[in-house]
Amino acid sequence: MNEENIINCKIVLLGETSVGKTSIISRYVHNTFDPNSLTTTGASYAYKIIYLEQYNKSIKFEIWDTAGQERYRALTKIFYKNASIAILCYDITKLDTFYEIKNYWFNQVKDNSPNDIIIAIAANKSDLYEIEQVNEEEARNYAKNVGAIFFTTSAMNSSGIEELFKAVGSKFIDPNFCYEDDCDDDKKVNNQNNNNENNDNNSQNENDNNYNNNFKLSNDKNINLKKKKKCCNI
Ligand SMILES: Nc1nc2c(ncn2[C@@H]2O[C@H](COP(=O)(O)OP(=O)(O)OP(=O)(O)O)[C@@H](O)[C@H]2O)c(=O)[nH]1
Ligand SMILES: [Mg+2]
Repeated sequence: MNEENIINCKIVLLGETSVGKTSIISRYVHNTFDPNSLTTTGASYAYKIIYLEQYNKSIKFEIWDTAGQERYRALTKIFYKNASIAILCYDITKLDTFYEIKNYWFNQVKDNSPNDIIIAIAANKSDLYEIEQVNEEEARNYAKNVGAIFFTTSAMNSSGIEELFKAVGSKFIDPNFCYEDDCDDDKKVNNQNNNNENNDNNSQNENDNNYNNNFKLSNDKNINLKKKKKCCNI
């Protein structure tokens, strides 16, 4: 691939400790999942280049994983102050992690990042729907009201992960990008048949030993069969 035609895009993942930020990145970049993922101290970097066929453009996602523990919040600010995309993650089984998005993370990003930053909310651990504490419709409505892309994800079974990154990448290239039912008809983008985004597997991580290949996905996405969900609101 011609490096000159690749658009760089800085993404930062934010949210409380243990919501699955590191795991989402691990799944997306390396297609691995570690059930014993260690808490992140500081931050780490990985990248992945994808080709978005509908725009005939390639994006290099420069992905920053941050530490969710409260004592790292000042440090974390460094990573979202010049990001193009912020993915705010919560754990659907822990109500307080969603409240912290509403009460802390969203405002922090709005107040400290570029005006045009794209914000997405990842409702992670969707495989644990049986012990869900956060009402999905409430979260979806919240996202819609604040103009954030919303996806349910599971780093464990891969559900929603590719789709999440593809949606934020599309929005980065095309501010009018819209996904599924929440858009005006003229803005709808049919992503269902457009899954050949040609992930080049040009991925690499630096300085992060959390990314070891401890658990290979069995490609079983059937765990998350509770409900067929819409993917996001923009
Ligand atoms: N069941 C399930 N477990 C998950 C999922 N994502 C992450 N986990 C688990 O949740 C725990 C925390 O995951 P991490 O990815 O380390 O969380 P984090 O947000 O990076 O946490 P900090 O680095 O402390 O901020 C680990 O035991 C993961 O294996 C998921 O989608 N489903
Ligand atoms: Mg982490």
